Amino acid sequence: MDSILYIFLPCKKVYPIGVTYLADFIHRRKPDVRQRILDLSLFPEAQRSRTVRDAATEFKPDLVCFSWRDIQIFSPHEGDSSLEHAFNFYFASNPLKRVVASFAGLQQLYRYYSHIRAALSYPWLIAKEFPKAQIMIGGGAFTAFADQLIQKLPEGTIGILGEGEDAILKVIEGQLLENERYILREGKTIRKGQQGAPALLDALTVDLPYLTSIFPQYQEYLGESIGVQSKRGCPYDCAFCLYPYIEGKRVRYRPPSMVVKDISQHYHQWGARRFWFTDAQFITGKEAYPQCTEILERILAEKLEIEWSGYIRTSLITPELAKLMVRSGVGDLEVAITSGSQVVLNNLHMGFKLERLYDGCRYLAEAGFKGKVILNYSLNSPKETEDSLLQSVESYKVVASILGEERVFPLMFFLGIQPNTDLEQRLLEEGYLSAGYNPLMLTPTSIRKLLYNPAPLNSFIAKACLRAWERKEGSRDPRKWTGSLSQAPKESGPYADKSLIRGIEGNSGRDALLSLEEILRSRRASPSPSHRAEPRATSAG
Ligand code: B12
Ligand code: SF4
Repeated sequence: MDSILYIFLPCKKVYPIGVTYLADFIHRRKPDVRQRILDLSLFPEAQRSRTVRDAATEFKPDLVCFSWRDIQIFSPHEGDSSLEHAFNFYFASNPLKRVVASFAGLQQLYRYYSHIRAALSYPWLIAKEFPKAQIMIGGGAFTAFADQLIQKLPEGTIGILGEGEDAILKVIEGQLLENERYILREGKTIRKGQQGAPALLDALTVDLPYLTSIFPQYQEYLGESIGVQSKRGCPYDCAFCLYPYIEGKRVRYRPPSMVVKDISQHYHQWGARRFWFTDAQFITGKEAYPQCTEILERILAEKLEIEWSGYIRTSLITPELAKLMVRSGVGDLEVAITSGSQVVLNNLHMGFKLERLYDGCRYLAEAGFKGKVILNYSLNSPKETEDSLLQSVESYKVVASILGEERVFPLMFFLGIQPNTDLEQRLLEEGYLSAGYNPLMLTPTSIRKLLYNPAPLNSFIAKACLRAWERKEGSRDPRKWTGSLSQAPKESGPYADKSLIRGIEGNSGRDALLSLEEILRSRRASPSPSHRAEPRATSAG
């Protein structure tokens, strides 16, 4: 095989880092292989099939690699209006609101199914009109839902879970996919492979001039946040998290010089100023300190005036790292505190102590951190009680007192149940989920289950959220105004920007927490036995 067309399936615009790494890897090993990257998100929906057809006709690929990043539509966080509609539908006391929400919900369900149907139609188009081309598919969404999606894809499609570099190389070399995490459907039979030793990342850097030549749409990302991966794998066990399943638990590091070379090339050649470390976790543990430190020191030494962000375990931030982070341009951060109760955190196997998280925030404040912090709360996690909910409200106040209230934005991020996680396993064992359920099949009942917010605490958590969102004219995604995410500069930047000001005014997560506190305290003032929630197992009402 000597030509590969990568097709990034449509999703909300985000730099398609995965396919850029794949193309770069293949180019280094097989410079004669012709490659092209096509990002379908950048085309209006009506033009996408034609674009795929035209690209395949013109490029004549031997191998078409589809990359499927996102599927999720009913996201479990308040930045997404679907959560608000779902809460109104299930919990609003005003029947009119329920009716309005049910229509909005139906529209969203329609969009959800159309999105999946459309994404599946492109591999089918290639299979029908270009039958000689081999089809492969991978990416985060594919990995998450591989068992369901492979049934819907053309027979013979090679699905890859997790990283794809070695697998693609083997396919173009005509080697067997032994020791790769593949999934393949032959009639009704599904074949799967297991990854042997995961690839080391010691030689991974991006050749930007080459990438520019095979990805003419790169210009659409000038001024956007560019993804950079500094390591793969996460050793933690957080019960709801899919990342270790996707990337593996063993942490593999890229040499800091290569990570910073990536940043520096994008900085100088594309003028990129905002970067996102796409690692499942940037500070994976104490063992990661030398790599993280060297990356930040090199950013400073090379005088790269950037703003960066990523998923960071605040509990692992030391005073030295905090200083380096601030000096090297750390921007807004999203901190998954999850709960203010150590019992709830321990039950989810989060592997950090709240006190250490507060310490990390303190070190950031002392180092002069001026960014914003989105504090993600997964209220009503297993083992939640009224007391633990109040502890979550307290934890917000602690973080706000350390970093300043004007910098801390709590966000309600309910646990979303994902396949192949410990949480899913527990809930199957408890009978909350039924064996063989289809995580892609959304119905009013399944959405209610998958946005994890079970009885008895569910109704007043929902009430607090709805009360807050109503006051703020609906929930909105505070990410819109963060500097480090994938938004054009006009939407980020300093406070002069209108959407930024609206975002700050719409600090509805704070209101939701404070409303919750009010509701809980007033219930305590007039206790009634039927109202008191005891510590409980996770079965839903
Ligand atoms: C970093 C990240 C983000 C950052 C992105 C920042 C940026 N500027 O890039 C932020 C915080 C913005 C983000 C947002 C969201 N994300 Co996100 N994100 C991730 C994360 C942690 C890493 C993705 C990444 O870039 N990895 C690094 C690159 C190199 O890897 P990659 O793209 O996956 O590609 C590799 C493999 O997938 C594979 N591969 C990819 N394509 C192909 C194709 C073929 C043929 C083959 C063989 C292999 C292959 O090989 C590549 C190289 O090894 C993943 C979880 C994870 N650990 O993977 C979730 C993940 C991709 N995100 C997810 C989601 C849902 C979202 C959101 C939609 C959440 C929401 N509701 O708001 C948003 C919106 C994203 C958007 N389109 O704008 C889901 C997708 C699964 C799903 N349920 O659909 C994931 C898997 C997390 C999860 N829930 O489990 N995200
Ligand atoms: S939540 Fe973060 S730390 Fe926990 S397993 Fe997932 S990536 Fe790792």
